[in-house]
Amino acid sequence: MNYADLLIETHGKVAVIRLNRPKALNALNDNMMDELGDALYKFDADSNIGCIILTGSEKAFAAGADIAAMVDYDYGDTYGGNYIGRNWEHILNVRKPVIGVVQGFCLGGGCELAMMCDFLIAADTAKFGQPEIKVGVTPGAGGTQRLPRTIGKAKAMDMLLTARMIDAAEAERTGLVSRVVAADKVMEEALAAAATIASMSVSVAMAIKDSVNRAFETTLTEGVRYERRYFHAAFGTPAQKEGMQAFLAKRPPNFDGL
Ligand code: CO8
Repeated sequence: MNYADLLIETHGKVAVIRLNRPKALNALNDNMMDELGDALYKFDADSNIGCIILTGSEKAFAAGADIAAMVDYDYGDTYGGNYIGRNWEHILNVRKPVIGVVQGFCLGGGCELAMMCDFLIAADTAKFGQPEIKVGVTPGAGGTQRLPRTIGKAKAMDMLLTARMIDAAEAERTGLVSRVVAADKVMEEALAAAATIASMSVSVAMAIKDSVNRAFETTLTEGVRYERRYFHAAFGTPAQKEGMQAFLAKRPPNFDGL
């Protein structure tokens, strides 16, 4: 896969998609978002891949949507025609787990894109913020919705209204990221986490992801019912036979292809 604004690697069953516009701190433009959707869908459909990492550079995951590209837009450009946002949420359609790995700036649309990942691993250099208010706009890809659901109203309002950046430690404390790792070890740690996930049954991992995401869209009772159906259905799969038989035989399970 060759892209103008992304770098792609695979490590065994793990795909790494790296945002790559270094001169603009990975500012997210239309082409990059089109390419990201394309790469995500290809890996989601690739039976050799079990987990996807989305990351940026050492300096920036992404410093937001591309301000230079937007500065002269009018309402017709944003809502009509090419409709900004049309290609931003492909990541939400990906069924396999997506880990976001954040180093450096993760701002505005960059933070919104990061929050669309299933979980985030941050380097100790990471800085998160929603500074859209400083450039005279609101967030547009879920910043006012996912941030309060993730870190609570008080912290979210503080970040959204003052444009204050939080560091990796505060991001971990507030639940925005699952782990903080020294910058020189963060990819190693993320690749190990992704390889662990990819060694499990892909279909069980997809079901868990789907079920967790359901928690944000439904009542507790309905969510538990939804989960229960997946649990029952698991008994019709080879993954359940392999996993439970391997446990009882005191051998490691082999979920390859399951
Ligand atoms: N867009 C375009 N270019 C950018 C962006 C950006 N968001 N961020 C940085 N750059 C460029 C700079 O213009 C500069 O380019 P050049 O070298 O040609 O002058 C280069 O990257 C390096 O940046 P700085 O010189 O500014 O580097 P500093 O280390 O001094 O500062 C900062 C780094 C603090 C990250 C600073 O660049 C900054 O504040 N950037 C803007 C952050 C921002 O406001 N982000 C929000 C943008 S709006 C948005 O994201 C809305 C999302 C809505 C999505 C809706 C979809 C549906």
